[in-house]
Amino acid sequence: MYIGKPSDIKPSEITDRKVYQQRRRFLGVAGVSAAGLAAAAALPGLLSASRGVHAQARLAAAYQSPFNTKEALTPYKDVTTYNNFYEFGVGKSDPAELAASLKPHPWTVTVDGACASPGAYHLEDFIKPHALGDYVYRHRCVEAWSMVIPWVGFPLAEVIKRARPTGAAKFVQFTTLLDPKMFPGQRFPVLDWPYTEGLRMDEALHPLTLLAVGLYGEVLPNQNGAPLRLVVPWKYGFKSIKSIVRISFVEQQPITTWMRAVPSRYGFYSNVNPDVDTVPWSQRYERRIGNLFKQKTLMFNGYGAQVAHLYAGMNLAKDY
Ligand SMILES: Nc1nc2c(c(=O)[nH]1)N[C@H]1C(S)=C(S)[C@@H](COP(=O)(O)O)O[C@H]1N2
Ligand SMILES: [Mo]
Repeated sequence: MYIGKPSDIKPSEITDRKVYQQRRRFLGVAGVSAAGLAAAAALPGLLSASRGVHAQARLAAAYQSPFNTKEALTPYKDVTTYNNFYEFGVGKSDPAELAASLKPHPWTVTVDGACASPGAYHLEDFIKPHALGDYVYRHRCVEAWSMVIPWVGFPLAEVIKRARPTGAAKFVQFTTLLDPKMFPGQRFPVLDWPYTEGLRMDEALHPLTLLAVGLYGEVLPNQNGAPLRLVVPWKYGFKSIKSIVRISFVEQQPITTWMRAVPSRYGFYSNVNPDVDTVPWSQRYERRIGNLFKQKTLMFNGYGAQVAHLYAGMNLAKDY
């Protein structure tokens, strides 16, 4: 991994895959101190990011995920200005406009619950920079739009193995920071704050499941969940919880924020499933941001070959 100055790439060259790949080649694979990540996160650039211009510190990865899709990337501008992050409001442009109040450094992540090695880590100590990779994943929101996003991150499984969960650990629960000063939306009872999510242990250990610290080869902009967010590409986007401060091993299936808010619509699993509508949305088709025509939604968001076995014998209309 390499961290340099904030990018000087011009807006005119920002989005296209060729430029991105050229830049990746230019950066190459190099080492960096772990502290660099936190230092980089503290650099300015949010204002530019809110305008859809590359401006975060560079964050190059050491390897490519074998699961990467070759589909066209969603432009950086859309990835960073069309967001769901209710801590900043319910509008799609609210996060990019308001997320400067989030201070992703310093940041502490607590790992606790049913595990032999719990701990509270400074972000710099939590992330092993040499273990960062590029993960180009489809991202499917329950609101029937989708994107293709090049994340920089590492498998959640690495954190789980380090924590040495006990036999009682059947699920992993994730919690977003609770801080109404940084998250103005938390002053309003829109959701039951802090936002929480959960995965079954085998889902959490799956190699597709990611902790992301960057996108497009740069540190995560605040509106995308800086400094650390989950990415679970075969599930609806809301499972991919942002700005995580706590990862807990638990015995019982956790009640997540969205299950509590609208239980009839949001289940624990929330696997992308074109056959099960999520009223008011049919899930059969999706609009890929930037495309004119809708496209068919694929079971498990197209990751069935990798994850279908996790749900063998389950009725996914009942366990939605
Ligand atoms: N803490 C938190 N995490 C969250 C959300 C949120 O409102 N708060 N929104 C979710 C939803 S609905 C989606 S689609 C994705 C959006 O991620 P993106 O803005 O990086 O595309 O974040 C998810 N994670
Ligand atoms: Mo979403």
